[in-house]
Amino acid sequence: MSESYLLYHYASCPFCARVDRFLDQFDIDIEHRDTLRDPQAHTELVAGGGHSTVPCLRISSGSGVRWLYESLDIMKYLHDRLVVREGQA
Ligand SMILES: N[C@@H](CCC(=O)N[C@@H](CS)C(=O)NCC(=O)O)C(=O)O
Repeated sequence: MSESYLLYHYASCPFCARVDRFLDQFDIDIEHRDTLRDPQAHTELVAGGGHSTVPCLRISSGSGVRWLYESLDIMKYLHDRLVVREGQA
């Protein structure tokens, strides 16, 4: 089942920069929402995920929406879904 992603972040966050380096490395294009510049993004994140911490990956699929916090968990998730699986195709 295909998934769509949104990455909640802000520019000065080093953990967000770590995720961005990973995305660049694997040429993965994910729409970003800046929670400092965009108050609506901040509201969405807290309402949906329960915390204001960034980075947070919003994962949307047919079975619903998940909010994944922790930069290392986000990178591992995307690596497993988008790098390993595509390599197996
Ligand atoms: N262990 C977390 C650390 C995340 C973190 O500390 N994020 C900071 C920004 S660098 C943050 O969102 N602080 C504001 C808050 O928690 O509301 C990760 O690796 O993602």
